[in-house]
Amino acid sequence: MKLHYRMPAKVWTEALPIGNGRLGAMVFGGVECERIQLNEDTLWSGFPRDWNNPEAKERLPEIRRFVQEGRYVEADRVSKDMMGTYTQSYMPLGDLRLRFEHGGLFQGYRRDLDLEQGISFVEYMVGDVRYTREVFASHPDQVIVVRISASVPGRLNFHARLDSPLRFRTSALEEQFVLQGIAPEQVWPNYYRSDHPVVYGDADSTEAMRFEARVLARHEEGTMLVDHDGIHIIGATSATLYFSAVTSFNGYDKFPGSGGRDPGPVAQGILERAAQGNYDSQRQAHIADHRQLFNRVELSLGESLAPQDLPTDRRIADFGGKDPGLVELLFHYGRYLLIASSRPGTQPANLQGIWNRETRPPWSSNWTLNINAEMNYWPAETCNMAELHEPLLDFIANLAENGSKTAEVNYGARGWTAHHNSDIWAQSGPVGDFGHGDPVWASWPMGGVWLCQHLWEHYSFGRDIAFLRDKAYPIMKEAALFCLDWLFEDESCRLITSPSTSPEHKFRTEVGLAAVSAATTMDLSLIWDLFTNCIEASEILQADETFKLELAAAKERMLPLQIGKYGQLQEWSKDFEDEDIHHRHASHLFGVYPGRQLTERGTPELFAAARRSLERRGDEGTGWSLGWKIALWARFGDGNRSLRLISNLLKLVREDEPENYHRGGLYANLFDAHPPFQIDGNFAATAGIAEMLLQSHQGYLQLLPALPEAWPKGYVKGLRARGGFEVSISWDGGRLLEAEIVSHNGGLCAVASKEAFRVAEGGNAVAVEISEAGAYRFETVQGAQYRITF
Ligand code: FUC
Repeated sequence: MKLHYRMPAKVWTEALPIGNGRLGAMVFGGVECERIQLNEDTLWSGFPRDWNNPEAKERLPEIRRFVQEGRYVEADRVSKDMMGTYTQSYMPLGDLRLRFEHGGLFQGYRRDLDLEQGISFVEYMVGDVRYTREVFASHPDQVIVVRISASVPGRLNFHARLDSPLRFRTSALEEQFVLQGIAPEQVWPNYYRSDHPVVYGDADSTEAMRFEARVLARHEEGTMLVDHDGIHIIGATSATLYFSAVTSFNGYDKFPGSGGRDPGPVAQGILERAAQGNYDSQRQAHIADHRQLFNRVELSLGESLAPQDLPTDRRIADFGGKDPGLVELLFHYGRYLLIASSRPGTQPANLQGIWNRETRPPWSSNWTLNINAEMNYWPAETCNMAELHEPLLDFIANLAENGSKTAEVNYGARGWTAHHNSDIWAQSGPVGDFGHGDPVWASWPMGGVWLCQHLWEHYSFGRDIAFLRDKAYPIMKEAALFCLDWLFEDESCRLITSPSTSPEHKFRTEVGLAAVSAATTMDLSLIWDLFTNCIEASEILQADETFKLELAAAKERMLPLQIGKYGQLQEWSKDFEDEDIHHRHASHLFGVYPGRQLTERGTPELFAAARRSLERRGDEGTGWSLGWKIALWARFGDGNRSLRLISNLLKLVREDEPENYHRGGLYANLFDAHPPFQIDGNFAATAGIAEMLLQSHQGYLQLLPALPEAWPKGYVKGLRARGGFEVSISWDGGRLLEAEIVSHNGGLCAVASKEAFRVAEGGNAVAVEISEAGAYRFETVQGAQYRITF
């Protein structure tokens, strides 16, 4: 449960992340100079603006005609006229810098991150004095707390100050050191060439975000001085620093300048409340709050041969499949990172979670909707963190608001749509600076459709009917309305989409590569998923009968998925040659995972073709691509192959390795490397491992559906399955021993099994019957716990 190292972090990807959902920090653990790099999750550049493009609607008939005539390259060219503005960027807030007066010579150094407590720890000796530091981000107190102690009284001398890569000024306000800053009004993406990439407004009148960060110290023994330079602690034995930060963000549709809230009094109030507390009880409250989420799931995958004291980066470098403990750590790390970056009421985890050091971060550190943002939330339900899903679900509601304008202005359609990228202003239009972008990513109005799957899944796992009725279904229905308008009949009277892209992957034509065609498998699969979920929702809610029938009829008329010349599931409606058969995106396999359209039992030919497609993609890819393939192979029931993908992800990547689209891995701090750092691969790995052990997308539970031979003995506790079940499983010799199922909702529980099993509740046998699908099922009572023995 610990990441640990014997040296301070030299670079950011060796530093250790902490977070409370809103505030994040990267702790370097430096000896003479400590750097704690800081983030606040609402600190973004820009403000709400109009990204919609009425020209899109005018271009639509022309693009559709080009596609129909097979003039794809021309369709690509005209698609550029449909683009709007780029998204804004997630900003770094600053650094808390500590300078210690004991010099830089030390012995006995150790630093770690305790995933179970959510605390980063540093210790070392200077002479006979032992110095220790504990850093955590408290959710109950809404502050970051740094506790520093010396083992010899009076030997703690240091200076603390804040600075920022954004525009700021600092001051001393009584005992608090204050940093006030403004965010840029515009930040151009890192892949956009500009000689004025970061644009500020006037400090007094800017409409961009304002922010305020404050530090305050408490100390035992010695003296303290606070001035314009920072906080000086002299001759103390221990000290506690409290850090709070607040922005003027006041909602996705409000100007954070003129319509923002005043961050100062809020930051001050939080800080003063926290500083009145007692360190030990604050630490306890933090641990209790963290454990309440973290301790829900346990995992044991067997004995590790790696020495216990091997530093984590060495352990990654040495991983040869013989260290199941490292796989456990990776699994838990994904849970830890979601707890630290996504709490009810905060922003959803973005491309870097909440941890960003750059003013022009990779891909704007935004929400990328054609895989990455969704992937971040794949473990939320299965790994028993349903409430951490909420920030994304709230964000979808904002996006649906803005997206209804985009649907109307850009396409003349009902409902709502979102595209490839979004930001804190809930940007819903296609990005690309009105023609600079590439349609291979910009021309993709399916972002909202994919996101709606998360609303449905949240219901499907938790079975909260009120959530489905009041929150999820209305948004899903509007997205389905958009699809009904976006679909149209081709010559053979099949419903298709056009223009249509398979995210980021081009196909070959006689006159070159092209992105835009009609009815990609991804479009059809996403719409199938949304329509299916809306139909089920309407049945559960006993509402919208006519609409339901309309969706069912449209589903029937949609172009069927097809099998191509290599026996593969076709990625496009024509059997084009791939730009790159090893492309990182596996968009056409959405129906296998995270979707549920393609299964061995329901669609055996297409399922086999999908497997062939995944074979062709190979076992390499960016970090997130490897993560996706772990879960895909789990759905194909091939645990050994999933483990191979995990092994491919467990490759040590160094900070200075450049952007790479073919070879991902992990940094020294276990952060997923695209490269560069992108957090989605961490979350996908966690979700993928869970998917190897438990699946429930076919209407019944599958226990150990993809257990690799390398994990013959183990257990998992506290995973969740659709239907409101909490599931624990133990196995030995590669065979199921026992499962425990807590029914949070009552109702039938179906479990697939090759052989009959016994079920008991409180020592009493429970009757089991065989379902149509060949699964065994039994009736459950809400709140009761069932023991299955094999
Ligand atoms: C998509 C991916 C890239 C990267 C970016 C943030 O565009 O194709 O690999 O993850 O998102």
